[in-house]
Amino acid sequence: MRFAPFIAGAFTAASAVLAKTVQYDWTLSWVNANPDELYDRSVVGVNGAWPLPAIQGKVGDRVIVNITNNLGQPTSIHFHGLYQNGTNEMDGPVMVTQCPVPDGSNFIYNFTLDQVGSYWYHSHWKAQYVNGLRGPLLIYDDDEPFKDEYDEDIYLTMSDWYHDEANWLVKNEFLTLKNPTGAEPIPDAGLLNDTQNLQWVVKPDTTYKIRIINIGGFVSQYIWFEGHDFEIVEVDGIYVENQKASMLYVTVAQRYTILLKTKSSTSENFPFMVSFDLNMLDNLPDTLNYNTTGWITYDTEGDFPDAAIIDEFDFYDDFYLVPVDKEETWEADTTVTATVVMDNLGDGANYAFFNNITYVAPKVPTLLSVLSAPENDSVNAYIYGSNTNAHVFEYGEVVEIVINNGDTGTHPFHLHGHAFQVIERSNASDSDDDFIVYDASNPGIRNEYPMRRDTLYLRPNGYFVIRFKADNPGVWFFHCHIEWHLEQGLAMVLVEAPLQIRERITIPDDHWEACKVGGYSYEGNAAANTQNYFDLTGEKVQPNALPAGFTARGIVALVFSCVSAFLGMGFLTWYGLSELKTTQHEVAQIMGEIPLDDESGESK
Ligand SMILES: *[C@@H]1O[C@H](CO)[C@@H](O)[C@H](O)[C@H]1NC(C)=O
Ligand SMILES: *[C@@H]1O[C@H](CO)[C@@H](O)[C@H](O)[C@H]1NC(C)=O
Ligand SMILES: *[C@@H]1O[C@H](CO)[C@@H](O)[C@H](O)[C@H]1NC(C)=O
Ligand SMILES: *[C@@H]1O[C@H](CO)[C@@H](O)[C@H](O)[C@H]1NC(C)=O
Ligand SMILES: *[C@@H]1O[C@H](CO)[C@@H](O)[C@H](O)[C@H]1NC(C)=O
Ligand SMILES: *[C@@H]1O[C@H](CO)[C@@H](O)[C@H](O)[C@H]1NC(C)=O
Ligand SMILES: *[C@@H]1O[C@H](CO)[C@@H](O)[C@H](O)[C@H]1NC(C)=O
Ligand SMILES: *[C@@H]1O[C@H](CO)[C@@H](O)[C@H](O)[C@H]1NC(C)=O
Ligand SMILES: [Cu+2]
Repeated sequence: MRFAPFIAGAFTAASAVLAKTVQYDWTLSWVNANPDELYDRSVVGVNGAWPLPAIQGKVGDRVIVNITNNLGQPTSIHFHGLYQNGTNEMDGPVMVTQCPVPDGSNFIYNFTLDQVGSYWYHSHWKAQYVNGLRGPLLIYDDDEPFKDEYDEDIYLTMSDWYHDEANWLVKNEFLTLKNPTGAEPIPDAGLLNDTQNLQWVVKPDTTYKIRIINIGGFVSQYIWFEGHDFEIVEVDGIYVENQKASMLYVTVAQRYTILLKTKSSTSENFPFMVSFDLNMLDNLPDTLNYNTTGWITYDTEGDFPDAAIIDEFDFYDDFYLVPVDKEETWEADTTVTATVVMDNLGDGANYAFFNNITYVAPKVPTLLSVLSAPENDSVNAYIYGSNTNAHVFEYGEVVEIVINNGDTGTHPFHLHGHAFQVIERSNASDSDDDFIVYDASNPGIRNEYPMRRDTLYLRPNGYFVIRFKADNPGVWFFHCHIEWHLEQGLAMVLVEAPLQIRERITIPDDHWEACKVGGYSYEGNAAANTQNYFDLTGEKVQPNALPAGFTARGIVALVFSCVSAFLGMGFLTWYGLSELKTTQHEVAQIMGEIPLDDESGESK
């Protein structure tokens, strides 16, 4: 029990006394569902049912999630927003803190709820959660500052929804030579509480605490309630000073808890709306209903009016929220700066990069490399691979992360293991060639008591600056929460306090077993080399760069012009058959057949 004081430190005396264990025994298997009433599809069910149950407990409770994987493919579960302080091995991301849970296996997640507020859980194996393996995780706190201000505590999930299986989409439609621009799959619908036309039956003159959770895989959504303003009281598990608002912009993975008071007397029902951020979609099919309506239902026999059309999305900017604890800005001890880039590699597919590196999972889960390495090697980022964007931090230092967006997209970034202070976030820049880069010597707008959260969007061609204190030893993933962008490699691995990880973290037998059964290495560096941790021979790396002379714009222009002007459908089919197997050599051959006019790659 050498780490007992570490765990005990996270409890208050009172909650430790009352703490109980809540156990969920979950068999995961495919079931049918048709939540948008448009298409019946296979989704990941729990104990034969979907939508999935909420994980719920009080501060201090222990949670056991005992899964049996009957999916016919690997899985894993991440408990989004939980710091997993002392239980890094329970965090869930595959090849970061664990091996995938093999088909047919049992696997136990076992951790305590040492935080307050609203969270969620989701698969962290490939794009699996987009197939429905996601749900709310709610923590109840007797001491919440706004305890006396509401009568009912409910949640409301929102999400985008796809008809096709997510990993099929990645392989066949998204991360392929056929899609050189990296256009993300367009969702088929939006859901509220995993359904459509949701009737939220309310009592008059009652204040509801609503935990709003975006459990989607891609698109941010605006949400507003006609005829009802509300107050924001919590974001991503951080209590904030009550803030009036009439509309929110919620990216995937973010949570907002609001207090909404119903009217004293009315028989009218009021629409509440979620609407996709259309700027994130590369095209807008006629078939897509990007607005989803529910109703604040005072009278179930009454009318359910259509939502009014609004001209402007005037939402509250979360940057200005003030945490109730008014924590001062931490001074940074070390800074990591990365630029987001989307670009093509030699296989023709479009990847996402921090600087020039697209994350490629190592052969050994990084946490297991930390534990197996000689102590002195474990503090060296080199051993965690040349393609993982690995950074090592010392216990207790304040880490600043600066992300500059060299891309025209909005990216909701999530840090595991922490809520971070939001020091700065720039506006968007309209111009791709003139993006706004952070300049430490010329600070932008800052707040005295910076807002904290675990998922923050980065505006198109803008930047943000965040800070966290490295007081939670563990290997923590930092990545874009758009599942498609994570599959494109928009991730880095933060190895926080490796020496303390080695003292505090032990890996349970079933976690080792998952590696063995699945045939994964569980010791060694990123290349699974156990002899010399500085020998990365055989590690997994990104595809080669495009052949010399071929710019990314070139391949884009070429593929489009070839397909449309030169070779038509036959060529498209050829691409379809050869995708993912196409080597750099073959790409060069394709390119070689069609001469280029100039650097921009416009063909004659
Ligand atoms: C983790 O726990 C330690 C010891 O109780 C505490 O000092 C630290 O602040 C915690 N970190 C986080 C991120 O909760
Ligand atoms: C986990 O679930 C399996 C299958 O239901 C069961 O056999 C096992 O005893 C459970 N483990 C625990 C610790 O409850
Ligand atoms: C969960 O972890 C606690 C603390 O390490 C341990 O005592 C308990 O046996 C574990 N429970 C299961 C089901 O693994
Ligand atoms: C969403 O679903 C949950 C679980 O069924 C329910 O408790 C909650 O009231 C629903 N929220 C709304 C706004 O209808
Ligand atoms: C969706 O809602 C927005 C905001 O009210 C509106 O501008 C847009 O026209 C709506 N679209 C459709 C197809 O109803
Ligand atoms: C990325 O850039 C660095 C520094 O210029 C270089 O050393 C490294 O080889 C590059 N990596 C790749 C994969 O291009
Ligand atoms: C590890 O590093 C420390 C400090 O640099 C050094 O004193 C020690 O000899 C090293 N241990 C090994 C096994 O190399
Ligand atoms: C963004 O632009 C608006 C409108 O010009 C301005 O009011 C706001 O202060 C800017 N925000 C930042 C962070 O620069
Ligand atoms: Cu992204």
